[in-house]
Amino acid sequence: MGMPWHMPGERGGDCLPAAIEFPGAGAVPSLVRMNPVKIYTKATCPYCIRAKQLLDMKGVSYEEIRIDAEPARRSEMIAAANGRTTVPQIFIAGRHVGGCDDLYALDDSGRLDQMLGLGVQPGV
Ligand SMILES: N[C@@H](CCC(=O)N[C@@H](CS)C(=O)NCC(=O)O)C(=O)O
Repeated sequence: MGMPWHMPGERGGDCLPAAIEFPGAGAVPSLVRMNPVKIYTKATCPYCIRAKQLLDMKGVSYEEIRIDAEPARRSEMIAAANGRTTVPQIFIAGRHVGGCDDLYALDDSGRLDQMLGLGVQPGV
């Protein structure tokens, strides 16, 4: 009685840590909404999964380009990523961020949230 009802796996339910809070869609500023995050991936790439996990945790939506599913777009990725051939390659608001390690390093430095415009709203 009085217990909130949760779907299995729902945030706040038994399967995910309640400490992870996802910002609402309004937390992502217009710059990033207009120039969204783009990530080139392959389905089985653990670095890709890890990079997407970080973005998911921050509540950031992204365009995923699966170069294993669309091999023709690999050359587009390499050209945009200054010759880098590994996946993931990540872009924020048109700027090349690099791969998964680069994304996490950017997060550790606090600059990722800045680039995503997170935490810059009044009162946050
Ligand atoms: N340090 C890189 C490692 C990326 C990496 O090694 N990715 C593998 C796939 S998991 C890759 O692209 N290998 C070459 C290929 O698949 O063509 C990062 O953090 O993104």
